Amino acid sequence: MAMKLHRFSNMLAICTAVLAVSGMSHLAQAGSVTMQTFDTDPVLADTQAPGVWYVDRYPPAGFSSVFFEGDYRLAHTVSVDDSSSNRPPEYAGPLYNTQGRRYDTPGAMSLSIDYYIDPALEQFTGRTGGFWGVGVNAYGQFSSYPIIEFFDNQFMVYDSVSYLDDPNDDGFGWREVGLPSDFAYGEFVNLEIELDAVNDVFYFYVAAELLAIEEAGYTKQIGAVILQHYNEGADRTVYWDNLSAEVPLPGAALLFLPALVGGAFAVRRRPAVRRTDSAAARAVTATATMAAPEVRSKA
Ligand SMILES: [Ca+2]
Ligand SMILES: [Ca+2]
Repeated sequence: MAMKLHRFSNMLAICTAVLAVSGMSHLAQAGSVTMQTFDTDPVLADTQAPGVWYVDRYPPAGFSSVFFEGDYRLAHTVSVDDSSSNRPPEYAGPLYNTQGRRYDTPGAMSLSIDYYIDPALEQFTGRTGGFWGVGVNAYGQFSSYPIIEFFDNQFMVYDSVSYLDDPNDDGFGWREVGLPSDFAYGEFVNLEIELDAVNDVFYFYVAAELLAIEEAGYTKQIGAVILQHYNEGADRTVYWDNLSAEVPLPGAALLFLPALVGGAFAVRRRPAVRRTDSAAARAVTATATMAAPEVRSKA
């Protein structure tokens, strides 16, 4: 979080300078859509509503505030009682192994959370918890699922976008991105997903380290966050803390910030896919497909 704020304040300073040069008289403040420390139980709901955590796919057995590792955290539990063979038949499919809750973050351009990596996961092969965004395009339609998960002893990001008219298209699927340089099991690590709508890419950070860049599918905002936990047939709890969703700098600063962010990092998994907005509507309906990671698949 400190690193993130540090980086953000650097961007703010750069933008202030840019605006000063361009003769603009004021810089409005970026804001926060939500900031949750989970010191108390989150408000739960079965269906979508503002300001509540509502079920995504299948309700997890537990989703509440507990004291853990020196602070109150969000404990997110799945139970063997909700495993595939124990669910009602209509929910037996693998889609419902993903058991999470969603919270609306309209207008957000970045999501951040702290996630505890249990030491037992060093010896574990399989999916665990996941930090998901829900992308929304300029027409208010679903456009992408940017995801950071930890499984198979490393971080994975989900590339949910495939541009079928692009000869360089890489399809969609999980991308192995390894571990950040200062990683240790048994600690909370910060996960961040940042949308660069101008370059149509998501930046994926772990411990403030940029580990991947993936196509954004014409996403213009991250309309919701989902905390997922994967039920592989055993009782298990994962821990989250300090969720934040931030809105962009308003007005002219928007024109400069993405370019500055893009220029600030030399690391790229592949060249960004760039298209014009005029092509977006056709592509979203005709040539771009989005896929949710409903069953486990790796690139
Ligand atoms: Ca807390
Ligand atoms: Ca792709």
